[in-house]
Amino acid sequence: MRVYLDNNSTTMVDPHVYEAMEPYFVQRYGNPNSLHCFASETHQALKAAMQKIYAGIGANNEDSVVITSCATESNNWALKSIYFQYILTGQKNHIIISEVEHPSIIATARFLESLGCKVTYLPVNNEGIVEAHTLKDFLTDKTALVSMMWVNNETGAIFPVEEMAQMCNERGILFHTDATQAIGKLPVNVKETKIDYLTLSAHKFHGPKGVGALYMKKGKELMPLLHGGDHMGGLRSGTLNVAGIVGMGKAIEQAVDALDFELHEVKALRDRFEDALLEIPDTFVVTPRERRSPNTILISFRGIEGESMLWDLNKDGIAASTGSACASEDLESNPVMEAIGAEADLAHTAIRFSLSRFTTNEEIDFVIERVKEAVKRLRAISSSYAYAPKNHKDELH
Ligand code: 7TS
Repeated sequence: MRVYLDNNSTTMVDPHVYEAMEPYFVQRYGNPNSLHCFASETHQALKAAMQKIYAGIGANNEDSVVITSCATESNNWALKSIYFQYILTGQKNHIIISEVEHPSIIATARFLESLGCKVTYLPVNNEGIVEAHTLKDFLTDKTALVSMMWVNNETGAIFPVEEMAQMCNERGILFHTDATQAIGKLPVNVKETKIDYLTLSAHKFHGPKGVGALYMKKGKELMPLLHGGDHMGGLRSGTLNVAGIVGMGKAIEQAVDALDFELHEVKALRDRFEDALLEIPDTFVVTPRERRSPNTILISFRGIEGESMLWDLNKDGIAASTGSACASEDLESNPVMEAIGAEADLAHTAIRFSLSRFTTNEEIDFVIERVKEAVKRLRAISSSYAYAPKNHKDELH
């Protein structure tokens, strides 16, 4: 049996999504910007897909949803454009992010810092959550942008972004959220919020890889980073990835339809899995379930290097993660565990299991047994476990 529990890294393309995309490779391949019948058929498909994407996040027709290649591009775009528009021009000098953002935000912020921008990295509490009141003290008249992820990719922790967006709006500060891990896992409706910019990426909700989007509220359009054509209203040049956009449209429609299933069935399966894992002694989860996305567990098994566990499980065809896949070849501790303040050895023991609506009961039963066996075997040969203090939960908090 092969079991895929790394859905926060990427997801399987839903077969219905694949079916919707298929005609746009060999049969209908016209450039939607051209002026012939090959173009009009792709142009129509594009329009229909865009409507689904707008509907999927509750955007108004006057807002802009601009297609990008991935969440990394959308995140880079939001921060760099704000730098060009407000900081380089001398109007403002400050950006706020959290210390547990995805590297596409953290590394971009560090780059802007090297150009003279002031950056505040907001801390998380001991549950891995940035609390809204923490933000208030750091907002200044010179703050151009606050960028806060909606759901953390490692812990699944949900951040109070709607409340933060409201606080920023009251101070005339722009607000961006990286909603890459929120789409299909929580209700996301920008209409009811003061969110100015929102990042999404199709391959995190059973769409194809290589296509994402950046939502911009009406009147808050960013300057383009890619110049060279009038694609996407001149905001993002480059011939459009029609098949990818059709796929993203279908995928977001399916994800919204499946939201109830995700919030109840996937969550129930995740909770059953987590209960079974927590029966293993010296096992620890940071973020409480009710403050987490329904599919994610970040769990530490004291005395076991995350990588050893990963390799052991991989031998049985089980896919999980120890941190961002971008860094999976490094033997580094989990950055979010470090931010929470976990002792070094515990930060090295974190494993992330992320389920999807395609995960089955049988798969979870198989993984529970395999994890129990792996823990027994790896702890028997672990010198750090032999000498580890007990009750690490108390030490951590
Ligand atoms: N933002 C968040 C919150 C993410 O989780 C990821 C990918 C990205 C941005 C980047 O997405 P992409 O569309 O550019 O690929 N996160 C992970 C992860 O947790 N493990 O591998 C990739």
